[in-house]
Amino acid sequence: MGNFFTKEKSGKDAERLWAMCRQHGISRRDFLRLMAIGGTAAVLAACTNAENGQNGQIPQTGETPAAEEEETPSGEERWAKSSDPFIIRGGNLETRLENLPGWITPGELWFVRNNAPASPRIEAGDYRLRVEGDGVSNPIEFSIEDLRQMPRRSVPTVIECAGNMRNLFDLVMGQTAEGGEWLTGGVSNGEWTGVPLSYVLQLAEVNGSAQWVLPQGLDSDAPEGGHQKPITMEKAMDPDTIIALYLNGEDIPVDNGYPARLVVPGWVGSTNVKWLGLLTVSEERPWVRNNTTSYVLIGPEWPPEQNEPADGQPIHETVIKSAVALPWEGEIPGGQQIVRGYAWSPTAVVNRVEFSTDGGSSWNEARLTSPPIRYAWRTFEFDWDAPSGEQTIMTRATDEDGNTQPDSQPFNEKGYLFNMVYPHPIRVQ
Ligand SMILES: Nc1nc2c(c(=O)[nH]1)N[C@H]1C(S)=C(S)[C@@H](COP(=O)(O)O)O[C@H]1N2
Ligand SMILES: [Mo]
Repeated sequence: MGNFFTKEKSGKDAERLWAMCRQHGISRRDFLRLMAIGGTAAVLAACTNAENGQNGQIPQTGETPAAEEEETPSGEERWAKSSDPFIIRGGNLETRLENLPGWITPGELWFVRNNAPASPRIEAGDYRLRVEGDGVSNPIEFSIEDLRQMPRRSVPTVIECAGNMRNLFDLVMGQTAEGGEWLTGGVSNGEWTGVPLSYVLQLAEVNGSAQWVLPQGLDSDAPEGGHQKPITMEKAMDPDTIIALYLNGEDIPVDNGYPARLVVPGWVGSTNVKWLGLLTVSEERPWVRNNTTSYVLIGPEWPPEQNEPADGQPIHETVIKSAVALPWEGEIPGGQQIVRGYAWSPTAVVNRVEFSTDGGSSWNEARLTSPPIRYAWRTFEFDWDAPSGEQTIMTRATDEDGNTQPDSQPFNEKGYLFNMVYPHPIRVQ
């Protein structure tokens, strides 16, 4: 039996293997998939076959022969025991908040949510962004070099999937929602840098009656030939809405939209179109999959507007939330310790986080441990003398506008925007 994933070695060896794959142009996501499906052997095979590999050179991966890895049971289980930062959810990767280094989520730990089976690999040299539609008088196309020459702005922001925490509708409310599974890690926070969308729209001579911008991705295997979700002209012209070229000062990772993605701070993840290839500017509101059947709140509270083809109310903004940086139903040692977490709001900075370790009977203030920055999340911590047994931790964030997490919320069929106060279960030794 191979010892690739024994405790002392796993992190380092997996890291080395990943470094090798990266050199061979294999994405983090493909790497994780291969590990899950076929283990080290599959990863090595893929690297050797990679067309753009460098001299086919395989760095040392430790003394474990690749063939032995086939005996190891499921990949999922191996990753759970390893230091891997993600929970693999089909094609999506959920960030384990407890593994993040702090306020900034590094690119390689950023969550991944794709609507196509795989991330497209776009060569920067082939990249083009077109701007067209009846809302512009000068349809225009840009290369990546064009975009890189334009004025830049940096926006530290959370990007969160609208369905993040979807599983909690079931776990907390007992009502199962349709859609991909997420606990609390369908969210990340980093500094995105790029060209204000308004700058590019002005070059295309956007006219006064234009009302909507429909961005589309180059992931042609996604529904509608490329993921798309409309944004209002008002949000498009907001200086913080950018065509991002960099994440945390580096190239955007392939899985997160290299070489350019839209970043729409405060709006649900799906609006932040990756591998951005087309902006269609229009006077009429576009109706597409992602504002009619997906990304709409469906339930008695959200009747569709008359004369609109949506199944319910299309969603734009995210909602205020918080989460502790602990594995769901994880196990921790008892006694005095510091519990850390994250709190975020789309509209104003979070200026208060409370916590309860007795099921909501008593609440105390957590310490905020990062600066107040609009759109970014805020880290917090508190001391806990954890008694052994099955415990829960509840947290409640409030922002400067007075928005706060509700004690309850109505269910919606597709499980979007979960943000009520919830108990995070934890086993204390
Ligand atoms: N082109 C494209 N953009 C996309 C998607 C996609 O599938 N294709 N997924 C969207 C969804 S649903 C989310 S939550 C975010 C996730 O961004 P991330 O993968 O960088 O975390 O990207 C959005 N942008
Ligand atoms: Mo999403």
